[in-house]
Amino acid sequence: MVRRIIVLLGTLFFLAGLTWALPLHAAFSSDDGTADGIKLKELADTDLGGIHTSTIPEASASKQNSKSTSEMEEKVVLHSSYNRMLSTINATYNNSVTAATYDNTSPDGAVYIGPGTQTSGYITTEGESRWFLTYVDSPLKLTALMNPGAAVDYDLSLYKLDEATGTLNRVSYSQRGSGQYEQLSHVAGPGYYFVLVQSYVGSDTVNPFTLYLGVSDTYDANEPDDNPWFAKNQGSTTFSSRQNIDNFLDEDWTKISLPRSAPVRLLLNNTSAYGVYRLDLYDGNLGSLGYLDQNTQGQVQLPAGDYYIRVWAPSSFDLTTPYTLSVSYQAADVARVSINNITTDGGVQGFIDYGYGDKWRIKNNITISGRAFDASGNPVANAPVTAALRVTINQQIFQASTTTDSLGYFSVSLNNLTPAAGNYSYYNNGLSIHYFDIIPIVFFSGDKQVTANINSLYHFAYQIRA
Ligand SMILES: [Ca+2]
Ligand SMILES: [Ca+2]
Ligand SMILES: [Ca+2]
Repeated sequence: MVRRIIVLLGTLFFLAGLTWALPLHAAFSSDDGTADGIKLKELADTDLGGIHTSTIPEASASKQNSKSTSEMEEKVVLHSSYNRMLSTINATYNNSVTAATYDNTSPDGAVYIGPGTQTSGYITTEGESRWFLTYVDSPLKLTALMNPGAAVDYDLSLYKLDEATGTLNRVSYSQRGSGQYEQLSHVAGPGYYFVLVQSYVGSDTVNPFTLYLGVSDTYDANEPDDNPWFAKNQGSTTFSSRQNIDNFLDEDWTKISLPRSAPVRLLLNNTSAYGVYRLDLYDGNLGSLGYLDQNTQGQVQLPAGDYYIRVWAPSSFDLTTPYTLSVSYQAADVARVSINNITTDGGVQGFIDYGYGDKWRIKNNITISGRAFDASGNPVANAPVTAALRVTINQQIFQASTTTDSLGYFSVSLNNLTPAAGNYSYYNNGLSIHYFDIIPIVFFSGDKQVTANINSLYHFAYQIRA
């Protein structure tokens, strides 16, 4: 009978192991994505799936390598006339009429775009480039956002001009899949910067792409980290990172690597009264795994591999108040739990023998305390522990989960248990007869059952005078 429960529970926990154990939304909420009159990431809510609604196509992750070694060179040598081009930096380029008149398909013809402004343009044939430039006169952070006009795949790159050689050196890029926005940031020293919008797949002479360029003079130490290609790599160690959202577009990406399947705990702490932030989790192919609201702790069981975390501000940000992103891992699998106490209501608490061996006696509301150990006998911190028991009446299963503390200790409560049937009885020194059930209890860590020093309980029903 116990085996049947274990099989059933095993199935339940297998499913549970693939989903968030604590509040975490599996789907993205809608968002109009507007701020300061600039419509940003405007394809996000379309069927193409931008940041709010679904995944970044896998193709975008693998695309990076193929492209950076072929058509998107990291260095571009300007035509010898580039000095002439630099005199055109005051040109404006704000509507489709002027867009058609500019030939900015090479760096020579780059069109000036001022910080804090948005422009637009067209790609007329697949593979075509459109160049823009800006000038930075003091160190700051540059942010560029490009939205393609339709279901085309345009990519975005940023180059810095080496004025001594006339060479453009690529300093950042963003290469998502079809229909998706591209965003990059760069901590920029003074100089000329060139922005390249290039078609990877498709072209569109009806719907323009938009390009926004912003600057921030205050930013956190992890910048630039506005997309997965420039994510801060935190490896596989527990960390806590204090950062800020420095502009309404700022996205802070972090990469983590799990050498083994492990429960991962995530916390995005934000004390700001103004900024409202969110944590998004992606797999190594940039497929969405869900999101976590600020000031909510989430725990998820993840297979070995690389993952990306994005922190951003869907609606409002607060430059002056940093947030803290904390990620911790369970060091080893739990192999065994040792239960040292079970408290209960009903005045029946105790570790007693009703003639079937020593067991904890319980009634309706109980708290189980214990400690979790790995196969070598070391306590396991940050580990999920689930206790599950089955009462006799209706074979109802009760379960609850918790997480071990830094020393491996845990405490978990099961409440409102169905009363016992009283199928067993015990003559208490001729004074009374106690009726009770013997019920199974099992423990899991994640989706795996672990051994325990107890496997059944006395579920007290009632007593009568002998
Ligand atoms: Ca793209
Ligand atoms: Ca930031
Ligand atoms: Ca950032």
